[in-house]
Amino acid sequence: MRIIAHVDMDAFFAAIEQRDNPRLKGKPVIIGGSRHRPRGVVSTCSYEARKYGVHSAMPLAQAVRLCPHGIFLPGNMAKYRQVSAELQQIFASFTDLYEPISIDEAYLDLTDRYREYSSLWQLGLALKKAIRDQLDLTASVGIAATKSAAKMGSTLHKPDGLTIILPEDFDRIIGPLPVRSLHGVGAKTAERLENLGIRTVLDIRRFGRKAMISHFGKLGDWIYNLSCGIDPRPVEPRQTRKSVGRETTFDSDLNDEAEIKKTLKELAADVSRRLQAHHLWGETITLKLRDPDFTTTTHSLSVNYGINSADEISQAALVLLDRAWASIEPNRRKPLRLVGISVSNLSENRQLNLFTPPRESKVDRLLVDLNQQFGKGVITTGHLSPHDKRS
Ligand code: TTP
Ligand code: MG
Repeated sequence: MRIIAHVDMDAFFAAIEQRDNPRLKGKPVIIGGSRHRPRGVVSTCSYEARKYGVHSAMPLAQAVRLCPHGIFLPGNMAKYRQVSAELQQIFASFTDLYEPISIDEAYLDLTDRYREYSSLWQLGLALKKAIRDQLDLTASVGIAATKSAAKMGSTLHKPDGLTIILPEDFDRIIGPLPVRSLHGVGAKTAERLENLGIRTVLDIRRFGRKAMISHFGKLGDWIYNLSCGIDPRPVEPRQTRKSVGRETTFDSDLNDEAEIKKTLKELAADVSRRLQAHHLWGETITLKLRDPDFTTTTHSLSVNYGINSADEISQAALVLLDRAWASIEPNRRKPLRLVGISVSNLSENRQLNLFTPPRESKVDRLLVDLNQQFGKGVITTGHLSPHDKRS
């Protein structure tokens, strides 16, 4: 059996502000902007503010109405990143096998460590104590045999919680939870499940694997497994993920420009999905091309902010393709045996709405950047053809 801990800091940005300014302790602290110019959304808030119904992603103006005496602060991203780095040092002191999944969350595989403690409870307490002693902050910890159960555990007794879920306790603790708490069940799937009369994790089990697959396909199988406590995902230390990429070898060498571009768009969508699944953003996009004679070339470009949407990645890949082909007459181009896209220079910071979002969309911002790097007019926005829309 594996022993996996999920650690999630409590009210992270707000707790750091309260730590650093004792006058804020015990007060409703709301991070995300100013009371006087309540534009944008709440980044997070202290548990004192949550009592008034304030929460992350709520419009600031609404937070001001709900909690007029709240203390509104703009936030200090550089400081939060620094604390996050210190937190990772603490994880590293427990195990090399830790996987940060956001600025304040990580999985730790403690399978090789837990025997040094008299119980899993003691192990959890040691983890929390290290964080409290070294950072003066509280964390909530879930310990279980899978990532999924550990993560559900860490949310159960927030703030400052510790929840141990042994396989034999899974049904009792996780069974009654709403389906929404399972990894991969979003609002839409939850609604569809609800329409089938399925509300809790145990309801999914009762519904059965076959029925789940017939209604939800592969996702149904995945959710059913989670409802039984089956989740084989390993804890993947960050070092293993220097880049996220996908490539494909064509059935036969390909010369058709439209077909090549269509493939690149599909690869970009796939890379984007994987980046988003791991909460990763990248700053460098690389296009890989291989000729029939196995000559491989790579072409890269970098932007100075993280991107992870399919649109952004495919725009960048298409620019790189044009660049690779720029000096070759179309009729002299060699066919391609393989194309690939990878995104590197990764970071896992959320796209914080803390700072005023740019007026233009991120795709527009990318276009401005690309035009600056490769000359004006190198790429412009276009419209999808009816065919593209269908696909
Ligand atoms: P969370 O762990 O989701 O929230 P939290 O740590 O503030 O509170 P909790 O006790 O419920 O875990 O996110 C970590 C930090 O990421 C949070 O402190 C601020 C930031 N964040 C945003 O800026 N916007 C968001 O919408 C969310 C959810 C988080
Ligand atoms: Mg948190």
